[in-house]
Amino acid sequence: MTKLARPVTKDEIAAYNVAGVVLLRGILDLQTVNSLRGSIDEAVRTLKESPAGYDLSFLTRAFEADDNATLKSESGGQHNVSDIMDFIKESGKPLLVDKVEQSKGSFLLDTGITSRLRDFRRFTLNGAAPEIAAALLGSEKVNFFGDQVFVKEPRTRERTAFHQDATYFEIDGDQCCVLWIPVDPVKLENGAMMYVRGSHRDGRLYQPNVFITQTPLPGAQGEPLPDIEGNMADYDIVHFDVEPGDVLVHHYRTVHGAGGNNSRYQVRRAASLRYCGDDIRFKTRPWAPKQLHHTQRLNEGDPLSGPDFPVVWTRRNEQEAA
Ligand SMILES: O=C(O)CCC(=O)C(=O)O
Repeated sequence: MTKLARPVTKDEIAAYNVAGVVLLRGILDLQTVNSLRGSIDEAVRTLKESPAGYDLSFLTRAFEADDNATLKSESGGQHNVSDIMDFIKESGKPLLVDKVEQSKGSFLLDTGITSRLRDFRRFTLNGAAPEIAAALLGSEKVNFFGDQVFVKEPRTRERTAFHQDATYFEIDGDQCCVLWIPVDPVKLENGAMMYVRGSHRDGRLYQPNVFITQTPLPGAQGEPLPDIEGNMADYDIVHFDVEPGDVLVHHYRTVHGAGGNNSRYQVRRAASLRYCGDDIRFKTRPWAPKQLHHTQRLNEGDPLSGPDFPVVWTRRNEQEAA
């Protein structure tokens, strides 16, 4: 039985293929969104227990204050924060921050929540999300690939630098999509996602960056991403005002970014879920962020399999159930 509030339409699938991003309005019912909001809040409450949980605003303040002791103390988890911050300094590139009055909010992020929180796992592996991915990927089967949550509290100045997910992920192929699922109303003022239309089709693989600046991750290969933030008018950028119940889906090669949260009151919480189809193969990218929750490592060229990448949807099961 479908878990979607309504089916994904042919026009939406065509829009995803052409633009590399589509907004699915009202695709989730509010009970589903309320449950996801609870899971995101739990992830935030337990952020310090996660080896991949970061308060990026806390880190940027420590960076600006040359507080090396703090940066070192934050370096034992997914990222060597201290080395990355040194690398940013050497690059000479600025932190990407908006002018926000009394900027006391934080940009929080965590990775691998599916492996640590049961209700979140229920949503990512059994809920409506795999069905949405299946509709857009047009695949015989869908594997779960990974997740993050992104929270920008009111008055958060940190932007999300424009980037392309593909080179953060240790995979190759075409059938990978990312569901960005807001649980709050989001518009430009509080950090709406922005996408460079059609960028998934330009054949380029860009260096991944450090998210709060254009500085690439240390050792990252790929083409340098141009300065999109500084030349927004030169790009075909789309953004969408979204409401709880809406889902934005982008191709993993679509370039995207976001502003800070300039709102005085409205938090901006979202889950980002990644799903893959038949043609995806494992590809080593030594600079990719460590996935500390993974239990095994695939070999170059392997199809996704095993407990880290469970099959969450098959066309066959769908047809048998119908
Ligand atoms: O929420 C954000 O600011 C970034 C989200 C993102 O880059 C993603 O979901 O791929």
